[in-house]
Parts: sequence; C-alpha cells; structure tokens
Amino acid sequence: MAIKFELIKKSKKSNARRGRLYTPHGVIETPVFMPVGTQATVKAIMHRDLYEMGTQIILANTYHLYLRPGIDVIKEAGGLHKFMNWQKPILTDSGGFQVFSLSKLRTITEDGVEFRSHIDGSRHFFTPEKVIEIQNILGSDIIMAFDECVPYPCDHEYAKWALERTARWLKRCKAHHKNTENQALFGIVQGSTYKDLRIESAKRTVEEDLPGYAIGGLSVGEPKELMYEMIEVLHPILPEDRPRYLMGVGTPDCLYESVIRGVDMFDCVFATRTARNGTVFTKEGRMIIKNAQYAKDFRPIEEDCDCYTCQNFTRAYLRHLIKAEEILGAILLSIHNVRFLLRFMEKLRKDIEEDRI
Ligand code: PRF
Ligand code: ZN
Repeated sequence: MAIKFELIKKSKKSNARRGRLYTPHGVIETPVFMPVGTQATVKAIMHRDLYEMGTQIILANTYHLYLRPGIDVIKEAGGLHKFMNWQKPILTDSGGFQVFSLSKLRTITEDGVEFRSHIDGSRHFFTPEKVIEIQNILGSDIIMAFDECVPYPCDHEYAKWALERTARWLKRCKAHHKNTENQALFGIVQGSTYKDLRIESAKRTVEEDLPGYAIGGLSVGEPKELMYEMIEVLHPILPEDRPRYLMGVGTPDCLYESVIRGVDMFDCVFATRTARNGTVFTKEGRMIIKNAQYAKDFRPIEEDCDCYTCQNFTRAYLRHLIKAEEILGAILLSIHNVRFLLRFMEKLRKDIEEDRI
C-alpha cells in the first residue's frame, strides 16, 4: 500500500478525527489543508516559502499539466516531483472536474469525455484508463479516480446517471492502476444534493476497498447547509480507517464545519485567488486591503500572525502594492492567506486532540 492512514484520536465532542497519513514523500498530519498548485506551482508562492509555512502536501491538476507542458515533458523530467523539484507529497486531481468546468464543447460517453482545450481549442479524449496512465507518469503520491461532477442544481435522474457512470469508471480506474505500491488511488463519491444518491454512491465507492475516499460534487453553488447534510450522511458509510477528502473546500467556516463532521483533507484555490485580488483572511473575517481605511494603517494584517508578510509589512504598504498592481502584493497576500489556513488547521488539530471541538 502506497499510503497508510493512522487514526490517532476521535473527538469526544463531534465526529472530528485526528490522523496521520504516511506517504512515499513524507508524513501528513490530518486534518490537513492542501494548497493548490494547479500548474505545478502554488500561484505566487515559492517552494521555499511553502516549506517554511508548514505546507504538508500540495495538489496539482492532471488536466492542466497534460495540456501544458504535456506529459512527455514531465515523463522525461522523471515525474512531477522532479520536474518541479517539490520534495513533499503531491495529490493530483484526475481532470474529472476540470474537463467539466474549464474545457469547451465536451461530449460525455460511457467510454470517456471528449473535450477541447481551454488553451488552444485542440481536441482530446480522457478515459478512466488514460487519466490513470497520466497520473502514473506524474508520480503523485495520491491520485484521483475519473469522475463526473454534476453542476448544481441537477435533477435526481441525471445525478443518478452520473454517479452510476462514476462508479463504473472507478472500476476501470482501479483495474488500470498498477503502481499501487507508490501511488494511492482515491475513489470519489458523487450524488449531487440527494441523500439517497450520496448513500448509494458511497456504498459503491467503498466496495472498491481503496486507500482513501473523496467527497466530490459539493461546493458547486449549493447552500452550505445542504453540503453539511451530505457530509453527515456519509459519516457512517465511509470506513473509519481511511482518509476522507472534501474536494474544493477551503474557507475557514467550511473547513471547521467539515472537520467536525469527520473530513480529513481539503484543497481550495480560494485563499490564493482572493489574495491576488487583494482580499485577506483575518480572525475577524475578510479584509479588503484596497479599502481607503488602510491607506495610513501601519499595522500588520494581523498582529499575532507569524507569516513573513505580517512579520515585515504594514497594511498601508500592502494596500499600495495591490493598488499599483505590483507582483509583490500578490506574493505577500498569498503567503498570509495560505499561512492563515495552515495555522487554522494546526489549531483544529490541537482542538481535536484536546476534545475542544
Ligand atoms: N471531482 C473532482 N475534482 C473536484 C471536484 C469533483 O467533484 C470538486 C467539487 N467541489 C472539486 N474538485 N475530480
Ligand atoms: Zn500573516
């Protein structure tokens, strides 16, 4: 087995779990937030800073890396870790979400999805076998099954179709994945916002006996309460001794609400995307650094934040950088936001250990 999950502690107060995930590139303390490095870079943050901030694992995307620079380049480099010189674990998403959200003119058939590149319009075909082969070449520690993520809202009939196809595709992914010693394949639960479908999808996914399970198809525009309900129905079905990964979720409130419902892993572009836009997380909520009120505010974003940005720069200076569209503004705000989420998770882990949540 490529990974081993150790459940260290279950909270006495909630379904929250404190765990440890052993991978070929190191140990991950869970619950964990994974910064997103779609194109083999966490946008605007250097590797050195990611390590220093306490990043445990990053996420990269099969869809993007396959289109550019192309899998032949990464293969010749010796895999994604070597290509980007990242020494810690990597999880790659399968493209099952990106072909639906980014590409143009896609056609879904039982065999797979035909799509046109969002970069140059070129035609491509992804099948479960193909995305496994690509991820085998990438060499990521955790690879994701090829799934169909339906939009919200979605009628029950179509959501059922999609989850059944996802279940059949999972069997094909599993059959095609040979590198199980070095790469853990996670299955993805779908089923839109229907409890019965979520239960059915979870049962069929768990039947494949995989090293980890993801919850897909959420945080796609549905009310938060519905998302939490969907996580709750999965709790008794997903095996306790395997990690649970909620895909594409990563605002502080959703992280907390999902952790207390038993989720162990998260990823989200929100922190880095909003940083580049000039919005930062603080314990009091979001701060829009461009606002006039910060023009002569010579305090750091947060007095008690240990990030490089808060240790060295004022709100006034950061506001100036963002308003002047200087690259350094994007870098410094991204560092703060990622460190904020990593620290937020560190706190949740401690809270679980001490039965506070
Ligand atoms: N499937 C895959 N990747 C994803 C999702 C999904 O459903 C989501 C949904 N929030 C984000 N990323 N493969
Ligand atoms: Zn900070």
